[in-house]
Amino acid sequence: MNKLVTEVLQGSVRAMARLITLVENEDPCSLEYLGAIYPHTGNAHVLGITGSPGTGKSTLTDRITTALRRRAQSVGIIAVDPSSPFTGGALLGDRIRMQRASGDSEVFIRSMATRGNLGGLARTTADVVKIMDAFGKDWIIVETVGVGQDEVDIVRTADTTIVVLAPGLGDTIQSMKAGVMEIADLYAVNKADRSGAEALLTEVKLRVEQDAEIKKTLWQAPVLKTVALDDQGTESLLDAVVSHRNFLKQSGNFEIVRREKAREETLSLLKEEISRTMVEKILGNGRFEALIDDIVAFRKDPYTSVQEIVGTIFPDSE
Ligand SMILES: Nc1nc2c(ncn2[C@@H]2O[C@H](COP(=O)(O)OP(=O)(O)OP(=O)(O)O)[C@@H](O)[C@H]2O)c(=O)[nH]1
Ligand SMILES: [Mg+2]
Repeated sequence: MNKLVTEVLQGSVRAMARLITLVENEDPCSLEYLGAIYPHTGNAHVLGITGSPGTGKSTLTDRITTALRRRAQSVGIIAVDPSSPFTGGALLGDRIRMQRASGDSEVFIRSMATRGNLGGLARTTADVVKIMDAFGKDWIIVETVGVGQDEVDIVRTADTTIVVLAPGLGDTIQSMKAGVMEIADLYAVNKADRSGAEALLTEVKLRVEQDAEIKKTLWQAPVLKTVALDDQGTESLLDAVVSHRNFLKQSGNFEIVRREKAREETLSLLKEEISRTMVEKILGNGRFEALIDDIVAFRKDPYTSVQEIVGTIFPDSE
């Protein structure tokens, strides 16, 4: 087996950091390495933490990490900031807010920001999760800013997702879009020391109850109060996460969800690979520019042309 992969599996933090960098940079070797570590994954519990900017996700991540360490669990943290192209900035802020956790050698923190497209970022996040998992982290926390579709895609890699809300930040029922309700296994109403927290708590609880009634789900997302700043409510929140994990395992949902994820992931890899190799081949065969000349001159149209090209590559697909 490759030396770097072996070192990661043996628990070398430096090797893990290097492998993550290779994956982030889409190094040509990275797919082979990811393939080699794959059989060693599937042991960590992946916790997604998402919510509007400034709700206290990083502070909460820090508290949960400390609570996990008290329970003798090792932790990897991935802080994803889709809006920021500067990993350095994200890193600095997160390090400050995750001070306690970052001083612990059993805690590994990695920040990631948008490089290419967001689909890419979701993929990279999933790959980094696998690396930390193979390394042997018991828990992997993925913190991502925002509550839009892009973030939904990123936290989809998580087994359990906490949506963090806070009073005074415009977090209301209206802001809880369908996508968010879909991914939330738990809600943390953070900054419970602030006014408006009680009202927000009631509002979210009501919404969750209504939603659970309509969908007849087996798991109803608990809504818990926290004051991350003062480490209040952390243990209860973690207990609820553990309950959700047990629910997943006992109900058989764990296998269903993991299968769905494996399917989506493989399909997305397949699409990417087919697209890459086919386009390379087509562009390499010289006739493409002549075709473009025809399209520009209106002798051909792009729609029929694409169908024709695909038809020559896959003659049986009609
Ligand atoms: N009053 C109060 N402030 C808090 C609480 N939790 C966090 N904060 C403060 O809220 C601010 C934002 O906290 P962060 O943990 O950085 O929030 P975040 O959601 O990670 O922020 P982004 O990553 O920028 O979206 C900081 O100044 C925290 O100190 C809390 O429970 N109560
Ligand atoms: Mg943060």
